[in-house]
Amino acid sequence: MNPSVALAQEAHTTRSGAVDLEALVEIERKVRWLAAWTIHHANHVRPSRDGIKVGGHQASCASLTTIMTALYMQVLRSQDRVAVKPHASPVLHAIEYLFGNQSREKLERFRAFGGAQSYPSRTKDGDFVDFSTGSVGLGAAVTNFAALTQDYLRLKGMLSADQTPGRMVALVGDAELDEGNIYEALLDTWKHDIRNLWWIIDYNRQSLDGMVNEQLFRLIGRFFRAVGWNVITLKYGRKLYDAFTQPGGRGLKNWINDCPNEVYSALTFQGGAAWRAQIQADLPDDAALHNLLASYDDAALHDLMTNLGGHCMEAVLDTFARVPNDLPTVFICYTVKGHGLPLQGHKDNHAGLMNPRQMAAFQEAMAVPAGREWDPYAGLSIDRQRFQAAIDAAPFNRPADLRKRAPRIKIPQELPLAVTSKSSTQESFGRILNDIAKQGGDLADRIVTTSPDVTVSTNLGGWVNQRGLFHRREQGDEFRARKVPSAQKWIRSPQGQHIELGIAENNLFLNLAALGLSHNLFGERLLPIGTLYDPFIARGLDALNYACYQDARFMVVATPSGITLAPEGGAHQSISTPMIGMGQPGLISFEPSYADELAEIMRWSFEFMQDETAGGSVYLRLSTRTLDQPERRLNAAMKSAIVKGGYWRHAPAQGAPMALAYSGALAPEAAAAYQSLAERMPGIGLLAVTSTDRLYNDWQDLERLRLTGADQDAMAHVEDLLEPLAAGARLVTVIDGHPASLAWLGAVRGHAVAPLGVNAFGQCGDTIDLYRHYQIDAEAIAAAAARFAK
Ligand SMILES: Cc1ncc(C[n+]2csc(CCOP(=O)(O)OP(=O)(O)O)c2C)c(N)n1
Ligand SMILES: [Mg+2]
Repeated sequence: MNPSVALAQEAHTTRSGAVDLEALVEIERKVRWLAAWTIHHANHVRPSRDGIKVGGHQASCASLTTIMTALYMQVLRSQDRVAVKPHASPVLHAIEYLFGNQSREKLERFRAFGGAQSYPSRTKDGDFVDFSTGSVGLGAAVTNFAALTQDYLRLKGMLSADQTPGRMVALVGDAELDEGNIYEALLDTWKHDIRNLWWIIDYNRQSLDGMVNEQLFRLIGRFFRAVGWNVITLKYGRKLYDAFTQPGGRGLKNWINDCPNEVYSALTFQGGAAWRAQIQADLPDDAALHNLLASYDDAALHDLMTNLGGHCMEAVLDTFARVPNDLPTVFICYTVKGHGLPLQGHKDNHAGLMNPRQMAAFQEAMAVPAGREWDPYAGLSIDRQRFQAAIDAAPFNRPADLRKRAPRIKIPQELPLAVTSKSSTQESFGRILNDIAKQGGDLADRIVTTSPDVTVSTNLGGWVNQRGLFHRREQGDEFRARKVPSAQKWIRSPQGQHIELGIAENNLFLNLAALGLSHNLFGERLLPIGTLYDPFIARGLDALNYACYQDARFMVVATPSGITLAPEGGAHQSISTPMIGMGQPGLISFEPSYADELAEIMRWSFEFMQDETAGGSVYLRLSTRTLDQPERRLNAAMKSAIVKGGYWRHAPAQGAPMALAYSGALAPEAAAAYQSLAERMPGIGLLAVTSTDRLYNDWQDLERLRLTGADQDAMAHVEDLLEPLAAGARLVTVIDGHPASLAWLGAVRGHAVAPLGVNAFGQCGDTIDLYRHYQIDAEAIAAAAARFAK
């Protein structure tokens, strides 16, 4: 960094004129106090009812207060969107409290039921949180995909090109850079040449357990440069720069530059006398330096030596003002974990809390009188009007712009579905999308697809041929230009509606998270659809969970699934995904067997994805197995049953002793077993389960309501379905997945169940051998039923 830090006043102006640096410094003190107090209050003032530790991260907060105050009070504009590192949540709450968007009640209930959340949460903290965070690495990387989403909207004219684009800003802990998903995101979004992205790294050189490896960060800086980012390092504050210009200053600068992280941190904890002793011992002959040190008393020396750039308001503002262009920019900001607190620098401070004695001393140092801890104006060294004026002048402080809304896209009563006699659900999915593309209109224009290098093999080829690949710049198809025959037209342009990703599944889910928040982040609704192989859901599972936690809205289509991809072998066979589908909040899963079921489920899903209050995302577990399609036209009741999770292919007689239930690709096996059994056991039923997730969860929602004494008359869909069976009837369930995913059906009305499915690693073979081996073929189903009948 340039030694002569330009005065921030010159670099910045606000709506009301020049920056009031003193007021910003005062706000930072208040934010640091409020964040520390909020955590202290939750742990030491609010009585504990169950003895369980409350916790919080005072040191992680103090590390970021200057940077966040500068951002929120000065640098951010209303169109900018921010992901705050999870452990700085109290800092965000404090800032929003000063803005008037967060209440004292919620702060008093920090980490308590209904109070401010431990980590920023879009759904639970309210409109001032742009991105939830918690699982480190994901909050940073999602901003890359938000930048990509913004580009997608701007280049299509959905967002006006006249409007200044928002900057997607991530406040990142330095240890987050250990997460592999960071590099996956940097590489993939480099390919897309994204813009308007800032990552601000809180380089306190500490993680949870200890110190961050300093050599590692040299590599990290190079990595960002390699992917074309601006890399701006903010190392020293104004006081240190001034000291470097004094006689002896050069020696001081060399010493601090050479100081290992661990030594620096330990001295930061120990204080002024320790700094002096260490520097003098290291450089015994530098008389000018010794004189320089002598001009500071211990307290002033400590203040000087911890004056890193990330704690100097002037330096921080200056740094943010020096971004040369709209390319992605990383700021490596040197900070002290626990800055200004008695915990500072200690390697064990991550979850450390000030004890009541330390807190009392801190309170006194902050000049906050007892009883006025929550008062924003208590203990100010400037007058309150000036303090408030600086808060009011913040360009970001415009509640009206907090969270966007977007109107719903109209979905037709029926999706196009060309009738074929044989098809797989995967193929039908491709055809339905292809036909939507052909029909055109709002639905087609608002769908955006994305896939981690499995576009063609998940059947998106037809859609992409029609709608093209998205890219910032027009790029032709070299193979087409040279007249090389190919089924795929890979034309890239800003109009394209398919975002091609590399193989990393984390990026798929982060991209879906960002695209699926477009209506809230940018006020423009998209209907994102992502495709991948079903087993690799597990590869990106934390990112999928993260996308759902944020209430992003998307459709994930996973195919092939189960052991039905047979010859491709055990490595690609998914087993537990039906249970992931059932267990993942915010995501409704379906596993249909036939094209007409799929078309209705997709139509319903497009509505569900847009339902702001009761909606969510959708996971379709599909198959590559070609099945004979039933000759039928679905009536309204059937359609409704399909999306509610199941319908009788053969309704049982009243009092029937037995029913078979199946999902997805095993429809023919279940039907064959049914035929063989029906002769011996007339009246048995055959149940198609299109969504075990919906059947189970709708039933359980009702059961929970019943626990409160409400809604005694209502019946869940699955209760209605199973109603005709005799009290002592038996069920045989079968799914190409973990059998527990259907075994619960017996609990609804107390029926015994024989659950068939797969609960061991698969292996190569054709479906005939494999279904026999894993006992999910027609014979096994019939045998399970016959055993019951004895
Ligand atoms: C994926 C994931 N793994 C582990 C954790 C537990 N954890 C929380 S914070 C943290 C260390 C964070 O260090 P850093 O990012 O440097 O933050 P700071 O020093 O600013 O507190 C860890 C390991 C987590 N939140 N998410
Ligand atoms: Mg750290």
